[in-house]
Amino acid sequence: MPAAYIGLGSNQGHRLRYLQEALARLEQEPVRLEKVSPVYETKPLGGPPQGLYLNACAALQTALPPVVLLRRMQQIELALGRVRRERWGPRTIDLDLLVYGEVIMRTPSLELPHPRLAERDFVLRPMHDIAPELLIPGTGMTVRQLAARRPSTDGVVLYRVEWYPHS
Ligand code: A4P
Ligand code: MG
Repeated sequence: MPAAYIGLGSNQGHRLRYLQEALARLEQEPVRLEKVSPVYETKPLGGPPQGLYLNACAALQTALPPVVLLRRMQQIELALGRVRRERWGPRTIDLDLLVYGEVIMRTPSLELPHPRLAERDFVLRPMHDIAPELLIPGTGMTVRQLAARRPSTDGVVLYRVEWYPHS
């Protein structure tokens, strides 16, 4: 079964609870949760002025094809009260499909690997915790190598190590 990596983010309401609830709901899908990273508190990147995020990432195994997995993730976002107002705006929960096996695809509704993954410390840092040697398709680089290229990770602070059963 392909390994998929998911990024979780929240900067509204009870942020940690949204991350926990999103994973709990994901586990009700035909997916096996393998690893969960620590949670980091991160400075918002882009968008309007907004509060600090909590970010984490998770590794899972699933037979669901990528488009179907993304659709389930979007249903979970909606169920958790996400309102899409503006791009990069504040949100109760954001679920991004970061990597799906070795798949490389560029369609409007799904880009894999996630196009902004390599520039985002709030993604690379938690990914590095659970999958440092993962080769990111299309880049020829591992998470460790991509993370090492980043100048500093000032805006990313460890928030909680144990917050979900697999973490
Ligand atoms: N889409 C395409 N590829 C993917 C993918 N691999 N995973 C499409 C998820 N979605 C993907 O997403 C917009 C569209 O992207 C969807 O229709 C989907 O089909 P969205 O979740 O509706 O909107 P968004 O999240 O505001 O936009 P986008 O472009 O996904 O933004 P990002 O990249 O998710 O960034 N700062 C901090 N510190 N922490 C954060 O988590 N997140 C964002 C959002 C900005 N700044 C942040 C954080
Ligand atoms: Mg998104």
